[in-house]
Amino acid sequence: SLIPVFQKTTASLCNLCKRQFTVCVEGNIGSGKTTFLSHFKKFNNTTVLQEPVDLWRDVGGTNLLKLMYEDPARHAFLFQSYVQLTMLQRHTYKPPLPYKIMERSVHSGRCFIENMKRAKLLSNVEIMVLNDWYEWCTQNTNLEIDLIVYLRTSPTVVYQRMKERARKEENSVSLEYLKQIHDIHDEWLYHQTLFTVPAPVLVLDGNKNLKDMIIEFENCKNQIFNRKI
Ligand code: DCP
Repeated sequence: SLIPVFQKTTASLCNLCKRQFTVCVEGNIGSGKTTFLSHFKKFNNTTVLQEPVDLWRDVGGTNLLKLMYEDPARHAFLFQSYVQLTMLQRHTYKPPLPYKIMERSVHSGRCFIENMKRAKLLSNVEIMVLNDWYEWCTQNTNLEIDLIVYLRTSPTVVYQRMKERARKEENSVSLEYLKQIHDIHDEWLYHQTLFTVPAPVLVLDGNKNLKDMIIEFENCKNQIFNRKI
């Protein structure tokens, strides 16, 4: 199945809540989204949906992430189409707990598509097809986002973290590429001049070290759990 077994929980079912309070965590590659999500795994009222990177690495035995970085002009369309599908699966998954926290969203996929458009790695017609799918899905399905947490992090910091993490597929990713992805996220969520922003945005400083980030996460937790749908 395309949908993996999500976080198992022993918490009681939330029969009374009409729907979840949904948070999407956004930010550059290496900005700390996974660390943020890990922090929330310990609360039994929250479903944490990590990004399906492992699915992208093994689509019936094919590593689409690797292909995309090796030859973006040839494979970016295929990769981004699949990212869109796996994100929509996560948006429409309705876990029986009051809070749902997702890594990224179908919306941030557009940042990568925008970058490939600027770099002319996708053709106009490829962009049009991805965009038509996006528009159709956002207009005809209920994606229900209540809050975006933006881990705003400097490109040099994420570059360093990416190098330390050393994900095999990302060894060709340059500081320049991370700057471009940062600028597009900033245009979208910080300056709010690029695409529609689908929910209120909470900006966190993602440059801090782990100990200080935990304090930010705790503040954020209080804000999330005190909000009403
Ligand atoms: N990616 C992409 N296009 C997308 C989504 C992701 O090209 N629409 C790529 C960029 C990365 C990999 O997939 O090489 C995973 O990127 P993320 O930023 O989503 O996840 P990270 O694991 O890097 O996040 P973090 O380090 O913040 O936890």
